[in-house]
Amino acid sequence: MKKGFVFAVVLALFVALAGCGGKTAEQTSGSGGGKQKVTIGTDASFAPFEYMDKGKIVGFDVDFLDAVMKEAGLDYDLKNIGWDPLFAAVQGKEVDLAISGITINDKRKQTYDFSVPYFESTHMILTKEDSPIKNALDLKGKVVGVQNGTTGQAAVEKLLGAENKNIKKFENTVVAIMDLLNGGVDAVVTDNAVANEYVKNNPDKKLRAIEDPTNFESEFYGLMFPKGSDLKPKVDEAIKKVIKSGKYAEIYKKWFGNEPNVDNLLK
Ligand code: LYS
Repeated sequence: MKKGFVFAVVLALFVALAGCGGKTAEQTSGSGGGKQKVTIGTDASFAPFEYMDKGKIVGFDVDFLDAVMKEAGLDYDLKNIGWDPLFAAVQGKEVDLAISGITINDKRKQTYDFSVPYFESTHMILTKEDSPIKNALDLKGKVVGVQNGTTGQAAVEKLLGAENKNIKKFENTVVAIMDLLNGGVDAVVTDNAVANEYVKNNPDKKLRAIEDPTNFESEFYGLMFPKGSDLKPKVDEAIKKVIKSGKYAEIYKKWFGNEPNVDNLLK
């Protein structure tokens, strides 16, 4: 009887720990059949690219990564470590690479290496349905939320000035959107697929996603490596194969419901 009770308590603890997911989530691929294993970091708060679902990291990036790693013949651990810590972890080589909807840009290229591009993105404004904001220029004088250290922050700083006190920076995009819903900010600027996904999946929240191709530029996501990583050539080859073979289109359709335009990626 007593043994049974202890077992039940231990089991309950185990279930509670396993279910807590969040920042400590980690998942492992493959059979361990003698393949090289790499450690990969992400910030799983950026649906539909990477987010937590029932204690697992899922999303477009996760499926794409899995296809690329299989193609490259690599096993991997994927860890949810958060956005700001991700950059330090790659630089300090605590992880071998990162995938997290990370935009390739010149500033980051000074410190990191990037794979060939795998996704084209731009920014969008998320705001309440009844907001007077109609385009990026309307953000002037408004309180605008961004995820700290993102290209969305840079885009807003370009519009409003880098020192502008009306730019509110958040640790991740989920909390930025929460603040919008709570009336703490008038708008959130984030990546277009993320803004569209949120509006589509949360009709009750009455938000609108606004595009503005005049003020928001196109950018590309890449996998991010420590400078000089010898994984890059292998991973680049695998990415190109996944895109050309149609596997990319399959994953894209699963998450976005339509065919991708891969011409810009293969240029
Ligand atoms: N693509 C943007 C950037 O690289 C936003 C990524 C945010 C991911 N959690 O800055």
